[in-house]
Amino acid sequence: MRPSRRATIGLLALSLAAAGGVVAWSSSHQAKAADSGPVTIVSSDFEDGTTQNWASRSGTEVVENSTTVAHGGTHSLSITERTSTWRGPVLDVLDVMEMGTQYTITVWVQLASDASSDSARLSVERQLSGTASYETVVNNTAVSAGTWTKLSGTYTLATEVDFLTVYIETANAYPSFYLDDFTMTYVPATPIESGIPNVKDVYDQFPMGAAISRASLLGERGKLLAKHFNSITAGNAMKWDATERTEDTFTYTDADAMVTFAKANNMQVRGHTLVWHNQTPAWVFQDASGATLTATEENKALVLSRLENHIRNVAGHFGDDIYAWDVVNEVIDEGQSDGNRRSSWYTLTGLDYIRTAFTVAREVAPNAELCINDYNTTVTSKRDFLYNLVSTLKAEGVPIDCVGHQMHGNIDWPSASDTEAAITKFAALGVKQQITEMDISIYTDNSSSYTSIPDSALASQATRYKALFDVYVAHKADIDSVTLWGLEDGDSWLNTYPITRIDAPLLFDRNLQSKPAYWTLIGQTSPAASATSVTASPSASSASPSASSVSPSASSASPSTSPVSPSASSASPSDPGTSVCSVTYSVAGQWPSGFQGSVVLKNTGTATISGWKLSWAFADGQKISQLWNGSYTQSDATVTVTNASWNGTLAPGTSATFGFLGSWSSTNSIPTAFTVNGATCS
Ligand code: 9MR
Repeated sequence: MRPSRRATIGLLALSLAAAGGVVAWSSSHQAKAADSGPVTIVSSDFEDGTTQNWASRSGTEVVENSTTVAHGGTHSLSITERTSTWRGPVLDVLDVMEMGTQYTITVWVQLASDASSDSARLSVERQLSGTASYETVVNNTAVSAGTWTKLSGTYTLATEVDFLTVYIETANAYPSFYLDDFTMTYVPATPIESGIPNVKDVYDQFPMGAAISRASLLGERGKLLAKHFNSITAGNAMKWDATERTEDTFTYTDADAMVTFAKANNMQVRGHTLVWHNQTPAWVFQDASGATLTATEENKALVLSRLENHIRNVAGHFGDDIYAWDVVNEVIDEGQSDGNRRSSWYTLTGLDYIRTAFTVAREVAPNAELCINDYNTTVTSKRDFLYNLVSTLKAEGVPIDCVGHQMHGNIDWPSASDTEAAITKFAALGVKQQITEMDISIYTDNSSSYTSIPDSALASQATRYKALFDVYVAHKADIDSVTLWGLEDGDSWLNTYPITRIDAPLLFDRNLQSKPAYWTLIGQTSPAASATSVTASPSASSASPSASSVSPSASSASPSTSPVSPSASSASPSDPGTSVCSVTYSVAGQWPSGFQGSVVLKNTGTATISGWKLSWAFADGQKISQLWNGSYTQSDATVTVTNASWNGTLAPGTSATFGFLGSWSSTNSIPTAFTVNGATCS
C-alpha cells in the first residue's frame, strides 16, 4: 500500500468494500463528493490565495498565486522564470489516484500577456524505485496570451508507483503562463454485464481480440476483457519506444503483465509491432553524436543490425507466447509512384528492412504467424501496392505468412463488398489474413464533434459491424484472427485523433456496457424501445433473433450463450399478476453525500418482457443524478427507470443491468418493493 502523507488534497481511501460497503473517505476542504455527476477528488481554484500544493517541477521556476488573470473567481496560479519546456507547475497526486480507476483531468491554461503562442500539454510522471515513466494525458494543444484554453483528458494508473505527479509543460519555448480551475474527477466503475453472451463464443471461428493498455487488465475492465475476448494485442506496450527506448536496454514490464494475464485467462497474444515508422526512438536513425544518419552503405548496415538486435531480443523474449507478429507495419504509401512509404527505414535500407525483419523474426519465433500489417487495404490502389509487394517478397522466399488488414473504418466506410474484394485478392497469394485493428468511428469527417451521440449513429455502426463481420465469417478459411482496436469506447485512440472529440468506435461504451453494435453482432435485433406491459402470453418469438436476420456467423453461435432461452417458446403462460421478475439492488460504493447504485432486473417468468419500466420508492430522500443503460424520472421519492433501446427485451431467465449515481444524507436504505410495468417483482 502506498503511504498516505497528504492532508490538504482530497483523499479517496484505498478500499472499496464489497457491494453495500462504503468507500472510506478522509475529507478535507478541497475534497468534494459531487452529488451530481462524477466525483471530484481534487480541485484547485486558487481562490484561497495559496498555490494549493502546486509546486515548481525543477525548483527553479516560480509558482505562485496570482490575481492578474483568473478563469473563475479572481485568482489563478502563475508560473514564471521557466528555463526549459518541461519546467513548470507540478502537483503530487500519489495519495489521490487509485490503480485501475479512470480519472478525467482538466485544467485551463493562459499564456502571459507578453508570450508568443505555443502548445501546452498535460502529463503524468510516475516512478517506481527511481525508474521514471512519462505519460501524456492531453496532447499538445495550442495556447496563447489573453485566452483560456482547456486541456482535458483521461488517465488510468495501471502499475504500482511510489511517485506520481501531474504536470503541465509547453512544446516549443518556455513562456510564463497561468493555470486555473484544475480538477480530477472519476465516475465509479460500473459492473460489467456478466450475463450477456461472450463475443468470443458467438464468433468462435477465429480468436477474437482486443487491443489493450495495461489498465485494461484491472478491475471491471479486466473482467470485460476476459469475458468477451480470447486474444489480446498490446496497443503500445510491444512497440519499439516501449521495449527499447535506449539502445540495447530492453523493457517488458507492461507487455509481460499482459502475457501473464492472457495465460491466466486462456487467451492468446498477438505481437504488435516489430518495425514501424512511428513510435520508433530517434536514436535508431542517428549516429553516436546524435546526427541523423544519411543513406550510405555503412549506415544501412548499422540500422539493419539495430533492427536485427531489436527483433532478436523482443521476439526472442516472448517466444511461443505470441501466436502472430505484425512484423512490419504500414510500409505502403500509395501516394508514391512505387507504393513504398518513404520512412527512414526505407530511405536508409530500401526494402531490405522488410526482408531482414521477416527473416530474423522467423528464426527467433519459428512458430509465430508473421504478418505485414496495414490500413486502408480496402482502397484499391493501396491494396494493389501491398499485393504486389507481398507477391514479390514471397517469390524471393521472404517468410511472410499473413496480411493484416487493420480495418479502421467509420459508419459509412468501408463497404462489405470492398472488404470482400480485398480478402479475395490476397487469398490468391496463399497467405493467411488477419483483421488486426478494427474499429468503426461514428464520424465520417475530420472536424465534426457530437456533444451527445445520436442513436442513429450507433445504429449505423451496428449495421456496419455486422456487415463486415459477415464478410469475415464467410471467409473464415482465409482469416484466422479478428481484433478490435480497443476494449471500450473510452480507451480508443479515436477520442484524440484526428481531433479531440468523443468517439464511440467499439462494442462497449465508457461504462463498459454493451452497445447496439454488440447486440447486432451477436445476432439479436435491437429490441423496440417502446414499453409494453408484462403479458402472460408467451411472446418469446418476438424477442428471438429472427432467423432471417441472423447471419451465418450468428447462426453458429452456441445456443447456450444466446440471450434468448431456447425453451422460451415452449414456456407455459404465467398468470398475470404473479411475480415475473426479481430485482437485485446494491450499493456499489458510497461516500459522504453520494453513492453508486447497481440494479439487476431479471425476468423470472415464462413470458418475454418486451420493454420495461421499473419503479421503486426511496425511503430516505435519496435522489438520482445520473443513470446509465436506461433513462429515469424521479418524482419526489418515486423513481421510474425505462429500458434503453438495446436492453428492453428480456427473454425468460435473462436480465438487464443498469447503474446510477445518487445523493443521500444521514441514511441510505435499500428500497424493498419494486414493480415492473405495474407488476410486483420479488
Ligand atoms: O492505439 C495507439 C495509440 O495509443 C498511439 O498513440 C498511436 C500512436 O502511434 O498508435 C496507436 O495504434 C496504432 C497502431 O499501432 C497502428 N495502426 C494505427 C493505430 C492507431 O493509430
